[in-house]
Amino acid sequence: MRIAVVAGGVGGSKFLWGLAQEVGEESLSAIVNTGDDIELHGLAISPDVDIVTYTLAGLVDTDKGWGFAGDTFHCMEVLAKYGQPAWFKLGDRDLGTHLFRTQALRQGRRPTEVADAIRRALGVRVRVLPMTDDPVTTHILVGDGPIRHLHFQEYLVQRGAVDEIRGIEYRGSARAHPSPEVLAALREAEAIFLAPSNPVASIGPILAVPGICECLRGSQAPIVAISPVVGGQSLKGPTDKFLRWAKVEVSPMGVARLYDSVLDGLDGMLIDRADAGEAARIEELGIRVRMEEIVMRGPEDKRRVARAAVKFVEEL
Ligand code: FO1
Repeated sequence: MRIAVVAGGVGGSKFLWGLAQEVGEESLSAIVNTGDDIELHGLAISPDVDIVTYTLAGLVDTDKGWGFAGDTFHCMEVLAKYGQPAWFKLGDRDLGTHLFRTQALRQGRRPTEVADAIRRALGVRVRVLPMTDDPVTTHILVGDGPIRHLHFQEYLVQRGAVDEIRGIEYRGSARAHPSPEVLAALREAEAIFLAPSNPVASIGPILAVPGICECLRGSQAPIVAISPVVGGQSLKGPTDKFLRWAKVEVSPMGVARLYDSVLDGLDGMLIDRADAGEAARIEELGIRVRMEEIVMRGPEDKRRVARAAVKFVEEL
């Protein structure tokens, strides 16, 4: 079965890793958020694409969820001595990826081609596809008086997601196009998963690229979301804050309703057993529900969630 997964960084990569173990890498395409991309020190950094690639390659730092395991940060120490911003920690090995990407982009290669070269070089057989080759950047609007526009990484990493969210912009998305590879992956897919990533900050920018939502709406393949919320709490990071800003209930029901309205119908939702009380309400929307323990800590958890998702979609 050909599977396309719409994914952000850490949550998406864990689910993808589990899927890769369960169904094999060759049948998988990951359509990955690039709204978090940032240029720092003159380098093009694509955090979610790298997180997904390093995770599938078995090279990620599993404690942090990003960067290479065992990386060092000597280069950052030197940059900090020169008074350069050092809040976004680029490991010495990770810098190799950013140097390569930056050079390849300058030579005129598309982000999709560069991501493909990186994943192949690291031995990954899942097709890792940036959501678009066009520049799209997520900005978070904050401030009590005058509104300030923060790059997503400034909001999340530099300021620790402490600011109240006043607005979100997916800058550039209106002019962006999905790459031919993304459209092909969606059209060929026999099942489509929305990974347990932040629906507003990670999945939102992907769905905001004109053409992607339309492709999902027109797809014959079942679309199943894995809840990024368990027991009223986000699985990772400030997802709850983003949902509250979007006036979405912080629950599987809230996320199901959001995807159902954006996609004009969601076929299934995999939720945690802790949220069993919500199943009936979600099914009333015409969305089938499957329950499993969906918190992914170790490798066995990731495989269990992936196994449940595949079995679920096969039965739809
Ligand atoms: N997250 C942090 O919390 N602190 C960092 O210094 C940091 C650096 C970093 C470098 C490369 C990379 O690929 C990811 C990195 N991340 C860091 C993760 C990233 O900010 C976010 O988790 C994702 O963009 C959200 O999916």
